[in-house]
Amino acid sequence: MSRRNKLRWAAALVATASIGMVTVTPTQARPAAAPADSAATAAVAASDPSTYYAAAAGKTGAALKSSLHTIISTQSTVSYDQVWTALKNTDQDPANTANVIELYTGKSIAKTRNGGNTGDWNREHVWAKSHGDFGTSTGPGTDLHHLRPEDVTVNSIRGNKDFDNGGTAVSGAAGNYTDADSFEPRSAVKGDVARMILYMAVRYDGGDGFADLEPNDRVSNGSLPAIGRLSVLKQWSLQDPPDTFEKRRNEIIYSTYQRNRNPFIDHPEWVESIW
Ligand SMILES: [Ca+2]
Ligand SMILES: [Ca+2]
Repeated sequence: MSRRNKLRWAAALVATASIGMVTVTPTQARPAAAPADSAATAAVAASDPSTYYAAAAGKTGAALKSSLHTIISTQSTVSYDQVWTALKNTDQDPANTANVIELYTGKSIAKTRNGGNTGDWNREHVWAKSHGDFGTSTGPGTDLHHLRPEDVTVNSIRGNKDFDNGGTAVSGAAGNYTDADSFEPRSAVKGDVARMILYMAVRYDGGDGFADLEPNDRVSNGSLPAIGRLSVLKQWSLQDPPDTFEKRRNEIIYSTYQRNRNPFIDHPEWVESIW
């Protein structure tokens, strides 16, 4: 990226932050983020989760959920177009900086293969955007914490299905299963999926002009602002704790793009406390 484009990128990010859903106070504002291509290779800034979550200290259950909602709702936002660039950074293949890792297939694919054709990768909304009908305007539809690169065809197979165990094997995506009303991701990302869904439930509580997103224990939620099944997601979170890849992307979203964190990656035990 040229210096001119870097400056444009930084200016765009600042402009986006200023029109974000939540006003970022001066003490929380930081210098404009580094552009994605250099941030991807730079050391990730160390975070301080204990300070970040100070207001939630000692809380449990509904009080913890409410406190976390307040904490993570102070954020910057990115546009849907900027999501492409961000995902090339957050989901970069640790073994090949020219590639990203697709969520469900687990395959490494060239960053430049983003698009809408068969064999390309596109932007998977893990909290399906029809569940609450938030679309791709700036807000839940562009929230990087639940957006992942995915093969166009497999993304289409997942569609807007709820999550549950069972079904038949998904073609081209080893370890994933689906039936008429649900999708089961491969084991290595089961916890990631659970923590993304639960982040969305805490972050979106009916403010900002968007629906109150909540998990439930059903499938076939359709366009309701709900995703199931909660009991299965809780199991998946325990089965597949946060790994280096998941922690790195949480860190990059915090330091470079949104200034907010997924509490369940930092504190997986909070899943049980709240649900
Ligand atoms: Ca995982
Ligand atoms: Ca909610």
